[in-house]
Amino acid sequence: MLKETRSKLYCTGGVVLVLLLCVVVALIVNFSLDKPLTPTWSQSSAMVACVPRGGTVKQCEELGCIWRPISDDSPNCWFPEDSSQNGYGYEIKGDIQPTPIGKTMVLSRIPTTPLAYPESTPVEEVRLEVEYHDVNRLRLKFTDSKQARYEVSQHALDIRAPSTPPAADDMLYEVIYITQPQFGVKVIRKDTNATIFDTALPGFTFTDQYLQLTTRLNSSHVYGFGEHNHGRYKHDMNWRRWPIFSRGTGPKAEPLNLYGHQPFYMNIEKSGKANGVLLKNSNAMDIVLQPDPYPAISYQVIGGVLDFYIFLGPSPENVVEQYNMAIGYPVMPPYWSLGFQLCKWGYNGTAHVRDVLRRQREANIPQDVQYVDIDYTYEKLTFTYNRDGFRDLPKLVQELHDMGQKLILILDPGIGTDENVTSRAPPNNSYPALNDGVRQDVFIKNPNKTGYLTAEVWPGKVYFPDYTKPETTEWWTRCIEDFYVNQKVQYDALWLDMNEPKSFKSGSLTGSCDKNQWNNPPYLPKIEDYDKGHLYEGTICMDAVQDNWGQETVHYNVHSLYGHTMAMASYGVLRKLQPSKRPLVLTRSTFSGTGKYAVHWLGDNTSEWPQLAWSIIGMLEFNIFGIPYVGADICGFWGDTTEELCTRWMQVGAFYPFSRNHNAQNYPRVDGFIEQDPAVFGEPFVTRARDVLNTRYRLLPYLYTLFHYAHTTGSTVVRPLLHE
Ligand SMILES: *[C@@H]1O[C@H](CO)[C@@H](O)[C@H](O)[C@H]1NC(C)=O
Ligand SMILES: *[C@@H]1O[C@H](CO)[C@@H](O)[C@H](O)[C@H]1NC(C)=O
Ligand SMILES: *[C@@H]1O[C@H](CO)[C@@H](O)[C@H](O)[C@H]1NC(C)=O
Ligand SMILES: *[C@@H]1O[C@H](CO)[C@@H](O)[C@H](O)[C@H]1NC(C)=O
Ligand SMILES: *[C@@H]1O[C@H](CO)[C@@H](O)[C@H](O)[C@H]1NC(C)=O
Ligand SMILES: *[C@@H]1O[C@H](CO)[C@@H](O)[C@H](O)[C@H]1NC(C)=O
Ligand SMILES: CC(=O)N[C@H]1CO[C@H](CO)[C@@H](O)[C@@H]1O
Repeated sequence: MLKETRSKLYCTGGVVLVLLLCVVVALIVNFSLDKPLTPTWSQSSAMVACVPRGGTVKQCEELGCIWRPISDDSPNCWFPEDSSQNGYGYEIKGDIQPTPIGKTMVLSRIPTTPLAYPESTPVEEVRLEVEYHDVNRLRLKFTDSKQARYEVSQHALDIRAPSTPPAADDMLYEVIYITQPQFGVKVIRKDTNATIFDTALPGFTFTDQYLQLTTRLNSSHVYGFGEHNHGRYKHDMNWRRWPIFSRGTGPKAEPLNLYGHQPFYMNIEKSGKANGVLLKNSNAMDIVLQPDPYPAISYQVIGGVLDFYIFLGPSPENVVEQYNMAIGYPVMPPYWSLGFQLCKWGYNGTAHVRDVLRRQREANIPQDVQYVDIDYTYEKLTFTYNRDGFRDLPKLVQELHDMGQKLILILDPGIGTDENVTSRAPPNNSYPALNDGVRQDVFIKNPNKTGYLTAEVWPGKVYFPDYTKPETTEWWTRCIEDFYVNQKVQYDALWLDMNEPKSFKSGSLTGSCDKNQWNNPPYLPKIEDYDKGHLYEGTICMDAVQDNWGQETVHYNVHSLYGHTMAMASYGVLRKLQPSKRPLVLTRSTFSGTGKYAVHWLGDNTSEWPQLAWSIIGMLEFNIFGIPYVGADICGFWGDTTEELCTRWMQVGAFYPFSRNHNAQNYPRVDGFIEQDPAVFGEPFVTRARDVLNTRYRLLPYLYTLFHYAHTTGSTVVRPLLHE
């Protein structure tokens, strides 16, 4: 029996209102008091790490810094606050020069500044470029003066600078430069005088593999940064540390990096005005949050440049709109994709899928989309389907189409190389995806470039396509076309999985990589499994080589762009294949700007109550990351769900922008987790699920309109009360 005391999570007021209600529930569930952990010496400003994390008293004293442990996650060793004549960091060298759209200046390292990682060579001269992009947007880019460092390619994320700056009087901001005791830059909101971005602190660090910058905030109301499982929407600023680096791992309670790389936050100032800040950077990093009374954010990044884009709103919605305008407005989803969707890993054939479809119809459950997971493949090879249970897959798709329903197909990037399997692949006992790929040289190369890096995913040994290479998109197009046209599997959209990229063997087939600066960088952010001392756990070697659009680089730099570039390529193919239709690409891994090409689900969660609450926070966060089409696997992915949990999850999930019930097979157990499609439970579940889905369907024109606004103005589709 269901507990009747729980209130229905929905009402008839409209999607925004409904979702706000959910948010209120979630925030109450997760309510906790902030008790700032106060440092033990009287400081008058935010603090900056002299050793990024850990360290010893001795090391700290030798550096001339102060040892004050605060919490397990915080740094322990700090730059002294009152720097005498000498500051810690950089100082301006020469004059500030005007440029067509801003200012530029050279900063030189104050030689007495201690360096925690002598093995990471300091950049003696840093260039700061300040660009005024709009009345509400500016860019601060710290780079080395030779401009020879890795940067996120324009091919991956193109944020255009204007050729002329906005009129100075109209600008919402003013930028000032602090020269003593060390260099700092401040961005001030003119109408309130609030300082919203402020680096005038000791400890700005710029070395080949460790960059550190701390910015003071106007308030401790911080939202965003991803992808993580955040137990609350408004950040806990008590020295929490959040690592960012794409990782194929499911949502957990711990502060660990998940699938996507989203270094964007929003801050609500004391006045109630909002600003947002993107760090355009694809390298692994830690974000460290500091509490009141000196709220601040420290970035500890292991590569690239520090390229900040600041958006001044002033409303939270304005911030998101301005951010989306910069990175690209979210895709407009096709109307059918707002319908209810069903998936399970573990359908053993089309007969099983037909059973599931039939029982939803008989139960009058509205269902627009059916998925097939990796079960349909021949021995898990991408671009094949097996001639056992799925031999009539093309016919199943046709039947779905005849009923006005759609089919979405899973597609993994790893291309199987096991000859024993590829030589038997249907229909022609060959595997063109592999053979053409080798011919076109599209795969990620091993570190010495003598061949391709071999990893291991579902098909066993695999090569990973290098989507930063133009030829790869051509090859990918041919593979997708072949499956659609020649093999006649006329799917309606693509679902990209395992694209962090995920490898079951860490590094390569041998389970390891060479010991070097890329695989074992001097500073390792506190990513999942950091205690193993390397960066490649669950993925490929960091010294593998990628094309990076002709600017060849190590995987270390472009790792977090993998899912993003795969989504870009796939979106392009679908546009070409079905020119009269809107492409839908669902991707597990994302980067800043992925929303222009693809949509997202929150990954492989578990059928547990806390996961239901977390999903609401994840959904709100992806709305500020510019991927408003988002939802979690309704009823939970791993584990056996329960009837009550699944009922409540159907009732919340009916208002996810992306409403899909999906569950795992019980790998390696063959009998699988219990089925959890709505019809399988019988009454009273079916009536409850149908009622709430009918409410969703009544609201679809409204939801569709919200997506139109998202697509044309960058606004959110689901938003918390604070946006209103
Ligand atoms: C901001 O500062 C300026 C200069 O100090 C002052 O004239 C102005 O009144 C201040 N504005 C507000 C809103 O405090
Ligand atoms: C934040 O800005 C307000 C002006 O809106 C100012 O009064 C306040 O002192 C600032 N707080 C901090 C911590 O900078
Ligand atoms: C799928 O499972 C059902 C039920 O266990 C079984 O009857 C059927 O033979 C299986 N189909 C295939 C293709 O394995
Ligand atoms: C190759 O495949 C066949 C048929 O599936 C199997 O019997 C054999 O053990 C496989 N050999 C290897 C080396 O995997
Ligand atoms: C398989 O081979 C046949 C005969 O050569 C050919 O007509 C067909 O196009 C091939 N199928 C695919 C999917 O390549
Ligand atoms: C290149 O690297 C591969 C594995 O990464 C190794 O097997 C091979 O021996 C290396 N070749 C040379 C010439 O170093
Ligand atoms: C695959 C995975 O990481 N699943 C996690 C889902 O969340 C639960 C907690 O609710 C974890 O225990 C699982 O490990």
